[in-house]
Amino acid sequence: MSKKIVVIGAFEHGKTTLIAAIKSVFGGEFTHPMDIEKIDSRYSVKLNYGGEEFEFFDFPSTEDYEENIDGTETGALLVIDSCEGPLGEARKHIGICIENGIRNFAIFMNKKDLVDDDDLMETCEYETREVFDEEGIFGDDVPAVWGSAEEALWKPESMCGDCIREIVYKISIEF
Ligand SMILES: Nc1nc2c(ncn2[C@@H]2O[C@H](COP(=O)(O)OP(=O)(O)O)[C@@H](O)[C@H]2O)c(=O)[nH]1
Ligand SMILES: [Mg+2]
Repeated sequence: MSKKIVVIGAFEHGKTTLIAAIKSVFGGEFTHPMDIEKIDSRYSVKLNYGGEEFEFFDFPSTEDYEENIDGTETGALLVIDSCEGPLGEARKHIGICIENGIRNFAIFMNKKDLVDDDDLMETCEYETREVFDEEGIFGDDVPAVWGSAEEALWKPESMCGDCIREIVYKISIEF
């Protein structure tokens, strides 16, 4: 049975691009985010990693998260647009996960290519960890990776793909 990882986060923060980047980095095949495999309302990619099958999936709207998250998920990967930080929608998705018994979380600090300032990235990461604290999950323990899903999508074999390799590795050992 595959481990289900639900990709959560605010609209336009890069969830579907991240899923396409995972496919590009691990599947060796470029797929535009608009063409990423869509099953019902769910965007999805499966990959084998370390002898296990993982499915990463997201939904187009918060209502879809409310309707579809059911506690069979192994964990959740929160995508944050590092220019914007955690928005109410991200908090809402974390809440939906917690209500359904999900306790494993990871953070992908996306759009690093647009920030170019480590202090700003750190502030944004800190604010994101605080949201977890406020929702009852110890934020300091949540693994986080900085990167650009967009760059990884286009240049999967270069260093740009390392953020994707790193987040999937962390999920595989921590979830
Ligand atoms: N510059 C930049 N743009 C990105 C990155 N990731 C996603 N985007 C763009 O952000 C927009 C929203 O991405 P999308 O994956 O559709 O977000 P979703 O609504 O969370 O699924 C798209 O125009 C993407 O091309 C990134 O790492 N850097
Ligand atoms: Mg999307």
